[in-house]
Amino acid sequence: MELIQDLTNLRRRVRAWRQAGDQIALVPTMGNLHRGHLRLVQEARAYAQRTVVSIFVNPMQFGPQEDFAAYPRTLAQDRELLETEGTDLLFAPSVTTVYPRPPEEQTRVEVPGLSDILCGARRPGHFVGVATVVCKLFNMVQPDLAVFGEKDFQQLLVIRRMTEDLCLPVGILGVPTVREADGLALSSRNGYLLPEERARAPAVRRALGDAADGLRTGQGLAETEQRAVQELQQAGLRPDYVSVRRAADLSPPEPTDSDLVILAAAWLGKARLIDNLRVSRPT
Ligand code: PAJ
Repeated sequence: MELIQDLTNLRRRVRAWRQAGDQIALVPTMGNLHRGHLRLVQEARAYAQRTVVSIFVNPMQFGPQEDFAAYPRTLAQDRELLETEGTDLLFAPSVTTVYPRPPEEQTRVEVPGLSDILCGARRPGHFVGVATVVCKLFNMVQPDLAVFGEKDFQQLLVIRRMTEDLCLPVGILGVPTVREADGLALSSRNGYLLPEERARAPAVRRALGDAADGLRTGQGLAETEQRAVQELQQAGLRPDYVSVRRAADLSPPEPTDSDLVILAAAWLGKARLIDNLRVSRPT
């Protein structure tokens, strides 16, 4: 596996692959890789001859009080994992390669509406940072396909919308969430959990499962959300939100909508855990 950190060499490599007729898949990440990320790499490899993984802890998607400085950076270990997975190229640019201008002069990509609700309401500017960096990575790597996790369900929809609205010639593939045996969704931020917090963390998946059962048996939306919030509080978490939405666009469901998603975000110690569960409701 080749490690490239600058644009000139990246473009040279990608051009050679294109000339050889190879399709290219990109897996954007912020590193500290776990089995969830590696599943995305496996999917990418199944669809394209060449797989590029990017590792870039993107300052633009972190709020001023968030964990940009503390975010785990484990490049040597990530490199070994990607090597084992048969990745062709690891692209790990510096902040100045991705953002040559000061933040206030940087061109931005905004997906209004979808970016301002749920996690976007709690983390103002977060999805502008995500959409901007993913758009830039698409233009740098020029992949045919890009692979994202359904764990970050709102992020996946923001990226799909951006790709469609800007007519970017990139296919977007969503991959189901990879979990620990006890249900906790794998996340780089799980490393922030102390052992006794880790033991309580599966409450998120459990609350989502109970909420899904409620919806399937005809329980109302508001009651479902309230019960899930209480369940999280009883487990010692501090919920940001639990919300039932239409899976297609995250708008509030109409009584006739059956394809729903329950989304939750909750604090546990220093970690903000997010998760979601799709549910098909009888109409
Ligand atoms: P990061 O949190 O590193 O996640 C990179 C990709 O891995 C995302 O598409 C995310 O949804 C996926 N992922 C994370 N945990 C997963 C799990 N348990 N199962 C399946 N997929 C999982 O998301 C980001 O980075 C950034 O916002 C990024 C898109 C790279 C832009 O900076």
